[in-house]
Amino acid sequence: MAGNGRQWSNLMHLAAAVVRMKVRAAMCGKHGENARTTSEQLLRRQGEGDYRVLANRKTTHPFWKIRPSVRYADLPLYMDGELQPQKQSKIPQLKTKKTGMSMLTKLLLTDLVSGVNYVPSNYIRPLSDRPNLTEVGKSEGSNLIPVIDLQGLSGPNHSDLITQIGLACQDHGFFQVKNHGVPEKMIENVLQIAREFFRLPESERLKNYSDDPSKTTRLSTSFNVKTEKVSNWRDFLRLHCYPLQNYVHEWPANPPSFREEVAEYCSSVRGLVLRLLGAISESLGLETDYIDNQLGNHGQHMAMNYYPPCPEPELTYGLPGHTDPNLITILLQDDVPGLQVLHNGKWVAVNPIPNTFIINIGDQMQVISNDRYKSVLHRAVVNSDKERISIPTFYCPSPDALIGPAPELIDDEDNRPAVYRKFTYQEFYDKFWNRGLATECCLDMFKA
Ligand SMILES: O=C(O)CCC(=O)C(=O)O
Repeated sequence: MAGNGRQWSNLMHLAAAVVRMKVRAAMCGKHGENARTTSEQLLRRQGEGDYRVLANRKTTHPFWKIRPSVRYADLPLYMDGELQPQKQSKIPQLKTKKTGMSMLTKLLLTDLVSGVNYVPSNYIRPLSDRPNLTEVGKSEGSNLIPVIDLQGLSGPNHSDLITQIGLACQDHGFFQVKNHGVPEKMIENVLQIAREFFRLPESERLKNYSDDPSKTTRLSTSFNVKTEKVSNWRDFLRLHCYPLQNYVHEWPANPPSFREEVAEYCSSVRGLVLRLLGAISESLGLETDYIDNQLGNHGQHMAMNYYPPCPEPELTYGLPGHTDPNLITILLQDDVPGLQVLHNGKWVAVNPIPNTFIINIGDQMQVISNDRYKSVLHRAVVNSDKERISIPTFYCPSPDALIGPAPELIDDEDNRPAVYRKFTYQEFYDKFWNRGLATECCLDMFKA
């Protein structure tokens, strides 16, 4: 046992020495700077995963923080000018050598950047992949993301509305709806409850934290903290919402009316989704219930996205360009702009219209429609003045549902062969999740 202990200790010393050499080589040799490189220089370097130790510039003390959710054991912790051995624990308590000050590392962006007036290096996008905010167009003229009044959907305007919806899905992959049947008060309440949730004390919010994507209720940050190289300026609460009774009990119990308000909202949005699915089926020339029937025991998930104000919005994204892997998304945004949609090769800002939902076609709808309808790239940008909240509802097939182009939309003789092979939604989602948010759509992997 004693021999093993000595071997272990030698091994640890060796490992620490290797890491120390790596850090020094990177700091002195590779960058031609000496080992007294300032924390600011460390923060500004990109793509060097070893330097994820962040300094809070508000204090003259070395008040160190670590990037959320990296494996702490993997991090060299550069503290008081010395590389410190680092122990792994779930939420590590760190002590600085000089001050003996103890603090928690921050798991959520909101707490990590509170009072910080720069973007930490691991949130900075490479130059070739930044939002170029001055080049973004407005939703107007030929770039207008259609606003469709659903008032007459079950009345005399039915066929006109079906045509409008079909054209929007074909030309934009996005449209906005008003007179959608979800009460205005319910919309106000759900936005307010999300705001209150993200303003709760850190310790209260963290009760819901998890980086395990298989959890049906979880608070997390960025997108996939286990795999991504650059983080996104977002915290989010993800909830499974259908069937409600299976999940409500695991939702946050604080704010006290959270479960009740959010459950009401989910049921009402589900009604809207079902009407839209019927309309979209008809617009493709299919039976009204065709799409709904393809979904098996479908899922309804919701995200409450919270984007804190960002001191340098040109350097990062709330969410980078992506398509949605699900069937259809019903997005509610508060009154702060941030959503942008790619249309004819140009990013177009879809600024909030009160009491209006934004609908977008997801990858599964593109498959079912055999490429007639488009799942379109969109992204969320952040701003320096205001926090922003958006609440997408994602409607998805059951994991074992077999998805493929509707047979009525395939015609081998008429130059309309099946564009995609059949696959299960589980297969698709695994590919989507494991590769992270990337602008290349996952759909190419499922071509026939
Ligand atoms: O915040 C937004 O406007 C977009 C959110 C989004 O695209 C998503 O959650 O997938």
